[in-house]
Amino acid sequence: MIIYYDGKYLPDDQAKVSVFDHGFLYGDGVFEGIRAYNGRVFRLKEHIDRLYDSAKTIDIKPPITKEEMTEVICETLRRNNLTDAYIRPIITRGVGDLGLDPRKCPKPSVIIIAVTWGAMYGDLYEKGLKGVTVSVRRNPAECLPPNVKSLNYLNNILAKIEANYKGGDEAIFFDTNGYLSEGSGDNLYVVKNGEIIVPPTLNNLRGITRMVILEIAKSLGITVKEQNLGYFDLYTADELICSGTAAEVAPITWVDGRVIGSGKPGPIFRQLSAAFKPITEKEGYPINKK
Ligand code: PXG
Repeated sequence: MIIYYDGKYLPDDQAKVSVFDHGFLYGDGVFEGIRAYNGRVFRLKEHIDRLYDSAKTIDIKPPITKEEMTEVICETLRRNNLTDAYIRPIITRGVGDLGLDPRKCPKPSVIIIAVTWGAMYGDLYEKGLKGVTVSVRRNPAECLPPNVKSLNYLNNILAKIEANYKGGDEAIFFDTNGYLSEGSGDNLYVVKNGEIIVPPTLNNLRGITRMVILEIAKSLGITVKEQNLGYFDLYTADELICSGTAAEVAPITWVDGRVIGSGKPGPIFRQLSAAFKPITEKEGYPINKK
């Protein structure tokens, strides 16, 4: 496996991060998760824009331009002979001292990892996932905006730990106001009376898969509303759906012992999922430019 690290393409056993990198010491950095399908990188521009927006919010100045980032992502895929892949670009604060002051870190680092990664949830796309609401709340935007895809995922990991102990496939986060937020690594959709309702994006990551799914919903003539949702809306949904780059589009058919809708993946999920796949196959930034 070949890893891109600050201008070099290194075998994975030589791609080593300094113990003084603040990404390691403090989770001080940002990342993306991107998929390539069929020789094309899906929504690459949107992912790079979000990566740079995350970096800007935490005041990291990426050492390479967006155009250079586009090129090194494609080159990493080419060097690994990958046409279908999960890609993980990372920008860390870089090497500093043991103090947390980022001014001690003169140069951010860029790392790109690309691996083969098939469907994340296996047979659960047909069976439905078990969702578990967790007691840990999503980081409030006034503390650490959930819109920043930072290297500090402890909030999400705490949620995942709780969901694991409670026998769930995915955690369902609320925010500190009691509003529905997102999953530990995916966005959520409530379906009620044929309409899709999604939480506004102040309390969750502005998912790129979510953007695609909502475009699909609109093209199918399904009404989409953005509004705050509570426990009541979750338990009484006709369908619950989650989406993310890793998870793609998946149905949640059980939450905290309540069967959601029919207990089977519902018709809106099936329509969205069926429309999503062909889009991933034909859209995207070509890895090999002609
Ligand atoms: N919310 C959060 C908190 C995420 O981390 C999404 C939503 C979906 O966003 P996109 O843009 O991918 O549609 C994510 C992204 C994992 C894993 O192992 C998941 C993500 C990132 C890294 C790992 O489940 N999800």
